[in-house]
Amino acid sequence: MKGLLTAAALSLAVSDVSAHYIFEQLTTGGSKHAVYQYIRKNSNYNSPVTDLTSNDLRCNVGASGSGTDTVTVQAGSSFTFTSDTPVYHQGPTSIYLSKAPGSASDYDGSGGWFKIKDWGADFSSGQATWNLGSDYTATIPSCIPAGDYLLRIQQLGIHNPWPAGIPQFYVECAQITVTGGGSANPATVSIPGAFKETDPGYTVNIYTNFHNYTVPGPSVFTCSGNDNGNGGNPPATTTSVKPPASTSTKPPASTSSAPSGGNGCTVAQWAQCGGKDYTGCTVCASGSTCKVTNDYYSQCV
Ligand SMILES: *[C@@H]1O[C@H](CO)[C@@H](O)[C@H](O)[C@H]1NC(C)=O
Ligand SMILES: [Cu+2]
Repeated sequence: MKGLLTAAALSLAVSDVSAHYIFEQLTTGGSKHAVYQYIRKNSNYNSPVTDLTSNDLRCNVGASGSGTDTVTVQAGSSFTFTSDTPVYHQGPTSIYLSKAPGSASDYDGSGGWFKIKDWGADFSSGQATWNLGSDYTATIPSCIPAGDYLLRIQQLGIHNPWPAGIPQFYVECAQITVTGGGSANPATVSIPGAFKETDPGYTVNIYTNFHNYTVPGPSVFTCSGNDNGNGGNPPATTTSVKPPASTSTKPPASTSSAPSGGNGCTVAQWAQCGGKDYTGCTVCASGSTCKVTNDYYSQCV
């Protein structure tokens, strides 16, 4: 079974390797720094990490501190991670921090991590949309202690639903020295360890009855978080479709978001268009064609 999954994952990785994305650039203090200047360079080109037990989940494969500079960042200031190619696999993006016991460049990420930002699914249109792009901007919490940290971005591609497919972690770490700050003590988790095969945000099939989503990992730490027994962290980032406004006499007009198996609907590129038990739309948007990945999953490519 393990071997089967690995083989499936491999064929997925190979089939669309050309246009994956790497978060290779950091902007701080209004300056966009050189590629890999402050971001640890990985050795696996643009491939994702898929092993939930691997230390590569921290900062990606082959990404060590040697040859990477550390940038000074004011607590409370914003920063941006920029990818070489716009993110296109559907799924959430999160930002984590881990305090280094010494210098960031010497730190392997084996200590505690806390999450400072989630971009989950937005259901406000009645259909899930994700924040997919090249730039992900967030703020260093103003209350965390000064010192060296690893600043980690994680985009989780959940476009090949578990268990036929395997979610993909696109991760990179920047090395930062936080100045200013305060004395907050955020609750932390370990990586690997923070993500499990049982997380609903990991196992969910985004193509079938997808109406709510919880981003994997711990809840987001904020300086203003009330203490709810969660180390000052608010609840996990969960979004869902708003219940329909109570209404009217007329049944809703059928919309393009309803699966309708081929009456005029189209499937966006990279989305599912077929597979065992799949009942949705099978017509790919123009410019893409439906390609079989395995018995359970075909994708518009
Ligand atoms: C959606 O909500 C249900 C009910 O709370 C929950 O069991 C499920 O895990 C959620 N799904 C996701 C993908 O977060
Ligand atoms: Cu891919």
